[in-house]
Amino acid sequence: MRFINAKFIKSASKKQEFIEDELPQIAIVGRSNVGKSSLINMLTNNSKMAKTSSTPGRTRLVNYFNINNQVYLVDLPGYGFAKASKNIVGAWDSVMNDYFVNNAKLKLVMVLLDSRLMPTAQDISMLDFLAENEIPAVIILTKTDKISRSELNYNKAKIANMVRFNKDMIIATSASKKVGVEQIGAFIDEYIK
Ligand SMILES: Nc1nc2c(ncn2[C@@H]2O[C@H](COP(=O)(O)OP(=O)(O)OP(=O)(O)O)[C@@H](O)[C@H]2O)c(=O)[nH]1
Ligand SMILES: [Mg+2]
Repeated sequence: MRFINAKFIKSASKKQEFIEDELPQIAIVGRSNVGKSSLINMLTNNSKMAKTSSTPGRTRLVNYFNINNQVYLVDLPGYGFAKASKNIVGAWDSVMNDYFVNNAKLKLVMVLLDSRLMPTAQDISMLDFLAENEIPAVIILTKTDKISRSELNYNKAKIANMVRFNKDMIIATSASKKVGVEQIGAFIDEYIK
């Protein structure tokens, strides 16, 4: 798909506010500063798109962006996983849990990882949680403009090995160089059909 017509719809703070309509949903997760807002802005080709959701107070909310009336991109800020537990705990985490579990409209989760760093325990918990709940996931490596091609290849292989992901399920992106839009669009097509 191409991201022609993008619109911020709403922020939700609890299950009752979640959007449940006919459109499929693609969620975006990752720790703070990894590049979630920048990814949304790159995909929608609008540097202001995700700003609405990054104003203080909204950062802990589930933010919905309607794309072409075809799919929602759903921005889920912060993990908040308990380190030693594979379950999501705490107040915010129960909202996350509500979002992920038994969400028939959720077709794919894009898990953002900084291409320069190895995954943290929280990243691994997130990936384990998705796998345990049989929710399809793809890894998006962000900020690849900050490393060389050889470093990227090295890190990608190492990350793939570490999280036991096929390299085909890891997409290298750069928001500042606009790298990865078409590949992500193709993935979304595959998972919402
Ligand atoms: N060079 C470079 N910088 C990037 C890229 N993506 C994001 N950044 C920068 O990284 C910082 C964080 O990006 P955001 O998109 O705000 O990250 P976020 O994940 O939305 O952060 P939170 O909303 O705080 O969770 C900003 O300064 C961005 O400009 C990229 O692909 N390349
Ligand atoms: Mg953000």
